[in-house]
Amino acid sequence: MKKVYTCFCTDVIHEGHLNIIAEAKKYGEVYVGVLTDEAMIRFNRFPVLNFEERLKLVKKIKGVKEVLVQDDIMYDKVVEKLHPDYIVHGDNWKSGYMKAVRDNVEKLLSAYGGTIVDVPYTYNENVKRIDAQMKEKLAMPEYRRKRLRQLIKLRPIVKTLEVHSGLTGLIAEKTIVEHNGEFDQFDAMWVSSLCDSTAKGKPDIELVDMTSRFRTIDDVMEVTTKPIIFDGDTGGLTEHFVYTVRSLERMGVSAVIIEDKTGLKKNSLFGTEVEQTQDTIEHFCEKISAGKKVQLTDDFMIVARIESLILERGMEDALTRARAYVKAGADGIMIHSRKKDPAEILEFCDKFREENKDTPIVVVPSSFNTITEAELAAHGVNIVIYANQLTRSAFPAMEETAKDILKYHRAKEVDSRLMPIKDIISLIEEL
Ligand code: SPV
Ligand code: MG
Repeated sequence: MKKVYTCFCTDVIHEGHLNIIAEAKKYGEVYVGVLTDEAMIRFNRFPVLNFEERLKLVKKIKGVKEVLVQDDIMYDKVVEKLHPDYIVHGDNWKSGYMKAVRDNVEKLLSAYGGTIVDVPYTYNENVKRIDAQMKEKLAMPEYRRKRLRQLIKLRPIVKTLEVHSGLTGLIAEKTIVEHNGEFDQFDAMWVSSLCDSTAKGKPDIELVDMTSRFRTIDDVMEVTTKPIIFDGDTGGLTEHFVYTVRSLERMGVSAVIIEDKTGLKKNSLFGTEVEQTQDTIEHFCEKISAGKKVQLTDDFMIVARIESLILERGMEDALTRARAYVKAGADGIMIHSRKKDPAEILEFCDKFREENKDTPIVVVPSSFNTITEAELAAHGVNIVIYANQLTRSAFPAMEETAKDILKYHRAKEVDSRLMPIKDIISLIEEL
């Protein structure tokens, strides 16, 4: 009997999958791989069912000889183990980022004369509806809110991109890259106070009020499913912060990060060039505890951001504060620096990890941008936030276009660097 292999990464078995199985059966005995959560979230949406539940689902399919675990999107290990005569897949993998996977399979099979079977992809109204339902489920507050905690467990480091609109949300949601046989996408989104304010032409001084910040979150949430980390600035008055926590939690935001500053907040990247006042440990701890007291789910996280290195108060002050904030209930620590050299950030992480193995560490490498995600993870960092790069890349591109239109008194000269009209009008899916 010939061996036929196919791999599923789905939460629902619909007619498309059954069609693949039916086609596979024509060639021999059918083996089905189930992709692990870790592998799936590198290029696909987050699974609604966990791995064990998905495994069970596939085991129920009639006519399957054996169900295997596939822990990488590339087929090397499974091919080595099973040596299938045929690998069957929907023909959607012939183009786009999935083509790299098909190329990988083609190379593996050609080594011993195995064959690929491309089955026409089933994408009818029913399958489309199921797809949309899954996506909608992931966007619901009860699913989205807990996802950050799930990702911290599943990912070596949670990669977070700044968003400040529906459009930037779509970029964070949909950008998937294949590079040297590895797939990647962003895990979460950061609603930055700097970029949210900048998009409104306002300074980053807590001037854009909470109602407006919530409006931004809502715009992002409408078109995305990924979890949101909200930049809560100082958190404001403790009496106000408790209401903010409740609102964010209800909306389905996963975490708020508040910084230990008081008075008129200025952006941290100004450092000591402007007057900035750090809060007292006691007062900031009260704010954290008050927030923790009012939250209603176990999912929501309050992350305490330490400004000691920004304000040049020293490593000891940063560590003392970290200990106190964790004791007050903080679910994570964000340590910030505006030095180009990541040394002080790494020193903090190493020292903090010596005494605390579990509390998630968050960093924002805007200044110390030479450090890689793998290096940060090796020093115990759990979440990396790319806090302003989208905004900083869009502004000069738009300004250049505006200048050139003025210069040439027409738009022809800028056209070659613009997104085609057809692409921009089809960027947003219609219902
Ligand atoms: C933000 O993105 O608004 C931040 C990070 O708070 S930073 O600008 O580096 O202070
Ligand atoms: Mg900010």
